[in-house]
Amino acid sequence: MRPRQRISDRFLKTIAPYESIYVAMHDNPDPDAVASGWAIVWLIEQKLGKKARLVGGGEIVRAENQHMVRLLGPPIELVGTVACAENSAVVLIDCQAGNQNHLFCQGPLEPMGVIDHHPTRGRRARLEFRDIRPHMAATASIAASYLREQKLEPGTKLATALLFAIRTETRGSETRYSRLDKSVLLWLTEWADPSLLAEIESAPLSVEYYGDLILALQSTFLYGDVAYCLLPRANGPEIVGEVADLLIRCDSIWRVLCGAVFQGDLILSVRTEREDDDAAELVRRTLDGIGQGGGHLHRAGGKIRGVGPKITDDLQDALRNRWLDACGVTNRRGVRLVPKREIVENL
Ligand SMILES: [Mn+2]
Repeated sequence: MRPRQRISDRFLKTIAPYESIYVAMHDNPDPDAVASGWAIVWLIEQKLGKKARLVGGGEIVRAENQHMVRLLGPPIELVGTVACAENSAVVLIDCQAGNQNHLFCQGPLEPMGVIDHHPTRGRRARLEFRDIRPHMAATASIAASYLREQKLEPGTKLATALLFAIRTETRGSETRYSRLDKSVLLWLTEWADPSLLAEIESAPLSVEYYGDLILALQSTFLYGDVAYCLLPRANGPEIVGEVADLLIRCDSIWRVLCGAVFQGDLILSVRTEREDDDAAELVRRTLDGIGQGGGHLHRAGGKIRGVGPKITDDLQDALRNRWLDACGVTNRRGVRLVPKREIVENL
């Protein structure tokens, strides 16, 4: 009997005929996108003897993620656009063809493959290769399982990146690990360097970070167990996720939206701790008709394009009302997370 073809074999077979290969991460790539993409380009190099390019748009701002790039040196290229030759393959990693958050959402090439762990929304794109597993904690687990299937032992840095990626994807309230996530974690531990990992996780923080943090805490309002926080400034797009992760750990907050204007767009992050919730659905209800978003059950994000350098009062009110509506909150009287009296008295 012929052994069943493994998914990594099928992946390699599908992309083998292409002359050049682009592995595309989502914009402002997070550790999961970076590490998974790195594993996939390395797999291609090792097994097909071809050099694939790992590309993405935007930037990396979160201190830990910058430190990860600095210490581990993943072969990422952050670019504005890509000029692709004919007979090129585009494989999306940690995002999907229907999303608007990657370099190839408006051409020049249709992605032919997807490796991801987000649920698919809307129309299912036609793809030559599809490996989408929403029950997995991280795309990095899927990518690492390809390496394991192909009997490739990752180097220390790649293994550390993959491990870090899985850990970041299970931060905040997204804490579910599938069986494959767990077995991959164990396998990676053999190659990864725990001290490098610790170093990444305690990355140095800038003075601006503390400024952002205090402004975030001062801008947080509670409506029962629902929190709303609009940051007056943002040094980068990742701060909204960071603040949302911090706020959701508060024992009296069960749902949080954190937003900020960055380079003219309003970006937002949503977290929920409620078992029966769907954070991606909350984002979509909040942004219905005015923006786009998606994500997971407990963590999600979204964007309203072109709101200007500053958000208007009208949009601010609309956003808060939409969020509270999405959460079914009827009492619109919010209280500050930190009372104003305390802020003023201790200045
Ligand atoms: Mn991911």
